[in-house]
Amino acid sequence: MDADELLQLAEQIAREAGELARRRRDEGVRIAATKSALADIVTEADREVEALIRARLTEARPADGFLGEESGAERGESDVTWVVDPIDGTVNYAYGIPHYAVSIAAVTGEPDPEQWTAQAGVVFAPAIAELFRAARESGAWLGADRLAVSQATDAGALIATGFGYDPATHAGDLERVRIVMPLARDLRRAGAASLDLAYVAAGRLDGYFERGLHPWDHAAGALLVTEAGGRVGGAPGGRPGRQMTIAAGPDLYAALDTAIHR
Ligand code: LIP
Repeated sequence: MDADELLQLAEQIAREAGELARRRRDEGVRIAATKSALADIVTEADREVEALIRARLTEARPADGFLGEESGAERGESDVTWVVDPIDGTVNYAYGIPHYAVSIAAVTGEPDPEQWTAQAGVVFAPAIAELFRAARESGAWLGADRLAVSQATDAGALIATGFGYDPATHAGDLERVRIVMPLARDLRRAGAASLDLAYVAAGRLDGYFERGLHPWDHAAGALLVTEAGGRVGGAPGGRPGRQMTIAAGPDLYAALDTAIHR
């Protein structure tokens, strides 16, 4: 298994999938259904784009496993599993906000975010033609630029966060914002976890935290952050997951981790 080979395949498929998503956006978005809550929508494009990604992966690497937001999980015979969010930032996509992305990661080992090893990751924002990519031990890149997380400054940190679809969780999420605010120069809520993580890797954000993410929301973005010299975690000492996801440069990570889990 060659991480660079997996990255090339992920990039090629993400570009094709992103173009399809962008085209469907121009043609008009149709809501196919709601999921965990009325606000948790899935569009016909989410499903169509995931089906395209899955078909291309099966053509190129039929023995690999798959875990996708819209079509679920299938174990493979090989040690590689693809973790896919076809349109991350679906609500932005539906509202016509050009801040959404195709997120594709290749992981090895048990297809479980508590155990897997990310080998390659791509986050592609087709509306602004930005493709963030990383392969294990080969750094994180945007075009020809090698990415590096930001260093903390006295002005405070520019921190992003997000809120789940279940209204019952909002009070707790807002309380966490109140607790973190003393560390911040300002807050951002842009609506796509994969791009929040990519922006931390690129130093466009100093830090990010969110409760309630699914594996496909963070699989590729987390590798971008660690390959850019940052830290990604969740519960104290743990990995990113439903309970919590935190990403930042080492110093800010420690401060966020302490504040959120005190
Ligand atoms: C979204 C995440 C975002 C979170 C939303 C939702 P989706 O993923 O990217 O960070 O705040 O609640 O989970 O549903 O657009 O794939």
